[in-house]
Amino acid sequence: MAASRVSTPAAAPGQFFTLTEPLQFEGPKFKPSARRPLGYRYYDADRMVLGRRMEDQLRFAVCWWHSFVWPGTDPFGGETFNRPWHAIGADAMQQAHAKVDVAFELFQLLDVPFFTFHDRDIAPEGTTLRESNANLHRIGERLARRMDDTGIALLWGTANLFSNRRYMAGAATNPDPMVFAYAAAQVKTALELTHELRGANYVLWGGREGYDTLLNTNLTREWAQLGRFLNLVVEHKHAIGFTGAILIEPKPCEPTKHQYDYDVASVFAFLQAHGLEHEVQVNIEQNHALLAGHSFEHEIAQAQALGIFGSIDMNRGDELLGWDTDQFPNNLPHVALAMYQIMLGGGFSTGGINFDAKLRRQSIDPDDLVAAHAGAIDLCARGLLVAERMIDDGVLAAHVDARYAGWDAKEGTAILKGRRSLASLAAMVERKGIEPQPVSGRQERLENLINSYL
Ligand code: XUL
Ligand code: CO
Repeated sequence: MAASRVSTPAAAPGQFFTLTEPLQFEGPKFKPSARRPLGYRYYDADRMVLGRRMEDQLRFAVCWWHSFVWPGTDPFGGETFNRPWHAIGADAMQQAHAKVDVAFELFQLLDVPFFTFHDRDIAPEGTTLRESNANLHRIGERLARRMDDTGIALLWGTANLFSNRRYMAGAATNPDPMVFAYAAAQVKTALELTHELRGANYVLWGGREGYDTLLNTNLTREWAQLGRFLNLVVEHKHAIGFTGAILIEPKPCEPTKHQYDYDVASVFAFLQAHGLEHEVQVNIEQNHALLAGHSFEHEIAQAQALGIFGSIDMNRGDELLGWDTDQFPNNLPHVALAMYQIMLGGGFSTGGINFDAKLRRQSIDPDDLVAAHAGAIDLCARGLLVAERMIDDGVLAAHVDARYAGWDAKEGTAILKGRRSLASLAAMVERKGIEPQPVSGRQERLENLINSYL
């Protein structure tokens, strides 16, 4: 399949997209024209929303892997995108350099402040680790120059510990400690590069840290190995003085049948068991939440409640497909509820909104990349404005507070402070002849209220 592929001729930098002017805020009435085919209706970087500039509230990032690396393959079909830097037989380092230029062209067209990468997205793997590291450093230097020129920053870096066949049985959770050692070497380099590029966070997604069958797996050992690995990462973070957050990205399955970082609650239990609950936070992905049987806002609220909310990977799944489709978000109510939850918790600190989203494989025009991100950026901005209305109005929060008011009164406080026992509560109920009166949860009225903000 690949051999018959015809590649688009290499474009000079600045010519990959037909759009040349950065997208601007045009206002909600914006009508696309031939001269200005794309613009933001809601994303107005300098507009103050809930006490911060919109750009600083949303902290958008474009990811390297889906936008510049993935060639449009699926399990049944080959490459569809045929980008110039995907040309077969070309020098892999030259392609990596070309990708940097196109990537920064996209970041500038979109006017996003951040990007994210895996080590193997930005530079090709060599025949030895030494060669891979040298490749990474050369591209790292080019990234640093482009970052300095443009002011575009790194939201997070990460290491790809799942594509190479050495990792087929896991990285840290591999039955072979030498695979653990190799993964440690790879993370050391990726973390150090993230630090050099002043990344705001470092992410670990345990792509193959799980298992396909218990018949060949020692779950107890694998859990302990993963705990040790994460402790080594945290120790190294402190050793090199990296001040960004270390984030774990939960996902219940895919590629393995059962992954150890299943969801936010499982990650928290894992962190506590290994003494890391104050060191590590989570990067929550919308599509992963759905795969775990949760809503996105549930996972955000759960992380906030446990004090480990860090960042989000914004995308969407498909209600009819049970896998990680990584589509660009386009559902306002869903995004607005997620933004409400994030803003209710005080917003992002080191985290942000990374579009871990990819085009559908028929969307082969370069400008589709711009349009997909632009739509997603505008949707999140609009979701943020809905969240602002919900918070300013305060009706929802007041309703929730009123429901729990008893817990702030005398008896509720006494129970929570440990001043009551089962016996004393039983005696009180009997003595006072208490029979609690159920009150309406008013779900439909609240749902109608949400629609009034959209
Ligand atoms: C995979 C996924 C990854 C992580 C980074 O489902 O979400 O791209 O975000 O490794
Ligand atoms: Co992700």
